[in-house]
Parts: sequence; structure tokens; C-alpha cells
Amino acid sequence: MRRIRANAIAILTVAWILGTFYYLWQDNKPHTSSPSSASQPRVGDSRSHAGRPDIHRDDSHRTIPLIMTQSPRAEPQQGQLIGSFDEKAYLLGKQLKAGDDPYRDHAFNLAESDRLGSERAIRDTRHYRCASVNYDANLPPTSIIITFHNEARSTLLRTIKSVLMRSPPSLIQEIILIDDFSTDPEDCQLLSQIPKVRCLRNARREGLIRSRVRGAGAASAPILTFLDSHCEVNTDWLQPMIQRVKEDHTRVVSPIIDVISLDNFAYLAASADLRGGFDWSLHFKWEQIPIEQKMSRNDPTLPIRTPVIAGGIFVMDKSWFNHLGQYDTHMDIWGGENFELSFRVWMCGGSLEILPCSRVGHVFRKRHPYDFPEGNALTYIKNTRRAAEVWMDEYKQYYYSARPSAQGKAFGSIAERLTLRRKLNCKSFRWYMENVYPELRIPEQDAVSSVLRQGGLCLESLGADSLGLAECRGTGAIRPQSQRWQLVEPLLRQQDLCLAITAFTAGSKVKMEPCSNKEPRQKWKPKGPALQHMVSGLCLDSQPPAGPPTITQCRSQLASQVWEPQLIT
Ligand code: UD2
Ligand code: MN
Repeated sequence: MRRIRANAIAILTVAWILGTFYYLWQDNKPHTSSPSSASQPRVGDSRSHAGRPDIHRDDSHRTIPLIMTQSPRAEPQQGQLIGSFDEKAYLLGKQLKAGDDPYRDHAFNLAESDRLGSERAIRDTRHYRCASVNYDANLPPTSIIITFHNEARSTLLRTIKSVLMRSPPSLIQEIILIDDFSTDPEDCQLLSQIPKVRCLRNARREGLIRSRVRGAGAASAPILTFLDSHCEVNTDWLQPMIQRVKEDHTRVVSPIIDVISLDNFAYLAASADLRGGFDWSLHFKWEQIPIEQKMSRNDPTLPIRTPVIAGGIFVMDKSWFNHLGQYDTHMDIWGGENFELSFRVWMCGGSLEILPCSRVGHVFRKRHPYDFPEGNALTYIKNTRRAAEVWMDEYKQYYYSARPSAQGKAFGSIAERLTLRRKLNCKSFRWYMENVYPELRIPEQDAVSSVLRQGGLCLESLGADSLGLAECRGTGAIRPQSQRWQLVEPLLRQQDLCLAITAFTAGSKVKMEPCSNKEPRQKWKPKGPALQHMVSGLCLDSQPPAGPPTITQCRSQLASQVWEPQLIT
């Protein structure tokens, strides 16, 4: 009898544990838009894309079996979507010849892309909570703008068909293709038989920047949506982006960009914890969102602020695009325009965000499959130099240090863009650094030295405990080390020593000690003309005149708290 009861308890316990696991698993489970997606490869194999950072995949999907939780939304019938367009003939018109290298022309596996044909089901990679977010019923329509140069027919057609299949038809006003002087004009022309698709062909190679400006000029909808020519948009990709732009026309929004494998065309979910960043050479990279932001995100459907966008896939209000000066049309072929646009949007009154409930797949490649008439390196330097010269103010010196080869290379006139910046009354790059991208550190060895003047005197340190105001001595290179300061936020350095407070209370002395980025007593930031200790909130004060400097309550314009940095050149 006792054994029976023990068995019953054991069975109940096991059932309870299994039930709990099942419940937790249900809660974590991604939805799928297709039964065939069970054959999708597993994600998590982080691969490096040349010239691009590792794309971190979202591990939460890795070992979870894919199960149908809702019937896929009925996707529109063929005929409705593509009208009389003969897609078979279009695809068969260009076929890989037996023995040809399938990577040669497009830097991805063309045989695999062709095998997939014009459309396929892909896994819905959004967080499951995205499916229950509601959007306005009367969202404004958009013009989709796709520029391409010698794109493969199968990838281009899949891009277009995925848009037609997975967007509410009322939101797609038109799809404008800009054929950037591809070898075969029919690649584009034939596609204009598809309802809503228009084709504009450049009379010469312009590059993606001028091509997009042309496309935007021809657009008739109030909202612009840019896509690369080798994408597949995912379930409900468009509504979240149009909603955000409708609510505030100064927002420029991007989806999470999923990865379409360049080898086998598997559709892989990208991590939802990344934003766009860069280093001083103006090299784009994906980076983790800062930990404080991550901790405060209790709703995975909310937008992620991003310092820069990858560049290819974004939605923007058309009047805002025009008001902000479209693009810098003196940039050629490829590269740099995403920085120029990102700095401009932030500094001139807008914002950039990534919307986790919008997902678009893109084939990331390891090399450019097309030629650069002026050469790849020179073109990238020209474009990024233009971005740095127009937008980065004194911070451009770090760009030149990181990319010494850029010095002296031609970049054309930037007069028009400088006028634009003035006319739009844009903020400084310093503002951008402080408010949008404080995580971008200034390279320490390059930090400029300044003297810190107060009245006619300079802040001087003669050893650890001997700080004070002294007569400013020497000029330029012959300034004494004891009066040279490097403001490498949050540190105030003199070589390996940093200014630190001795206690967190008003009246405490300051001293010099070995630098440590983690030491809260060493953290300072400018507050108007004053230097504020970040943790105590107190300001560096030279009072009393005889004794060593202390920290006191910040008071605006108090003479003994004013420290004027003067660059040593
Ligand atoms: C990324 C962006 C891309 C662009 C670029 C920087 C994504 C997914 N992609 O590079 O949109 O911002 O960074 O400039 O964020 N194209 C032309 N004419 C040309 C060269 C290219 O029309 O002379 C087209 C090309 O066919 C493609 C698009 O421009 O549709 C972007 O080129 P890519 O795919 O080679 O750039 P990608 O994805 O490496
Ligand atoms: Mn691309």
C-alpha cells in the first residue's frame, strides 16, 4: 500500500516537472510561418563576414523544435501578385552554365539561389510577443526603392515577391527599381510587367547613393523604404516601421537584418540585442546594446536606439528625407553614406532606431562582386572623408589617425554640404558623442593636450599631492608637462596619472593617482565651463586660493570653478 502511494507521488512529481518545462518552453517558442521551415538549418554558427563584423545569431532559437502554432496567413495567389509576368521565362533566361563557378558573378552561391526559385517560405524569426502588437489600420503607403547593379535574377525577383507576399497590399504604393547600368537592361525592364513595379535605368553607372536619390525623386508615396536587391522580407515587416515613422516623421527606422547564407541560402535569425556602431576608421560594426539599456528593456518589442544604421534597409518619411538633404550625391558607388546619413539624422533633429518586430533577411557577402571605376579603397576613402569633413568637427583627427592613408586623398568640394549643415542648424559632433554614442572611446594615445586656464593661471600638478594654480608657462610644444592635461572622458590625465577626489563630500581635496577607468573617484565630465565629478556631482574648485583645489557645490560661472581648456598645438 505504502509502495503504491510512493509510486503515485513519484509519478505526480515527474508529471508536474514535465508540465512546468512544457509551459516554460511554450513561452519561449518562436512562431513559424511555414511547415517547411522545420528543415531550416539551426542557427548559432557565428560566421565572420569579411569587412563586416560577426553577426551574432540568436541562440534562443537554437535547440527549439519548430512547431506550427497558428496557421500561416493565407498568402496572396500568384496571379494577383505578378499579373501576366512570366517568371519562369525570366529565370530561365539567365542560367548558370554547367562548369561555371557559382560564386563568380555575385559573390554568393548562384546555383543555390536559382534552385530556390522566385519565392519560398521562411521562418518567422520575431519574438513571439511581436505577433500580438497592434498597428493603426490607416497607415500611410510607401514607395519601395531598390537599386541594383548586375544583381542575380533569382535574388532580385525574390526580393520583390517577398515584398508583395508579406506586406499589406494597401501599404505598397509602388516598387521602384533603379537599374544602375547593369549589363543586361532586360533584368529590370522585364520586371516592370509585375503590377506596381517600375523600372528606371541609369544611362551610366552612378553608384548606389545617386541611384537612391533618383529613386526617391520618382517616388509618389509619402514614405520611402529602401532595400538591397538581395533581401527577403519577413512576416509583418513593414507595419512596425511605418507606424513609428507615422507617429514621428523625424524617426528613421530599420528592421533587424537577418542573415541569408551566401552558401546555402538558409535563412538565419540575427540576435535581437545588437545595434549599429563604428570605429574611428569609419568601419561599421554590429555591437551589443549597452548593458544599462539591456537591463532596462523589459519589453522585447520596443525600439532600440542606434548610433548608426547599416545603411541598406530603412524607412524614412519622404519630406524629412528631402528636408535633411537626401544624400551627399558626390559620394560614389558604395560606402560611407550610412555614416553621413546617420550623423545628419541625429545631429539635425531626428533619431535612428532598430525595430525588433520587423525582420528582413539579407545576403551578406565577403567581397564586392562589381567593379569600382576609381578603385575600392579610394572610393571608400573619398566617401568617408566627405562624411568626416562635413560632420565630425575636431573629432575628424581620430579618423585620420585611424586611417592615415586618407590624408591627402581627393574628396571634392564639400561647400554645399557645409551650407546644408548650417542651414539646418545641426548640433555638433561633440553633442553626438555625448548624447548618442558615449560608448565610442577616444583613442588615448591620440588625445589632445590642453592647458586648463583659470583667469590668467593654469592648473598644474607637481607630483601626487601638489596640485594648484600656477602661472601659465611656455607655448606650444614647450609647455611644461605639469600643465598639460588630456581630457579622455571620463578621465582627466597627465600621462599615467589621473585627477581623483579623495572623498565624495564637498570640500574634499583632489590629487593625482594612477589612472583606472573603473575608479569612480577619477570620473569627470565637462559641465559648461566647469569640470564636474560624475559621482559626487561636485565641481573642481581652485578655492581657497592658497591651498590645494577641492570639490565644491557646482555654481554656474563661479570664477573659481571655470576651467577653460586651451588646446596645445
Ligand atoms: C551595406 C548596405 C548597403 C550600403 C552599404 C554601404 C545593408 C544590408 N547593406 O553593404 O545598402 O548601405 O553597406 O554603402 O545594410 N549597388 C548599386 N550600384 C553600385 C553598387 C551597388 O546599385 O554601384 C546596389 C547593389 O546592387 C545592392 C546595393 O546597392 O543592391 C548595396 O550594395 P551591396 O549589397 O554590395 O552592399 P552591402 O550589403 O555590402
Ligand atoms: Mn547588400
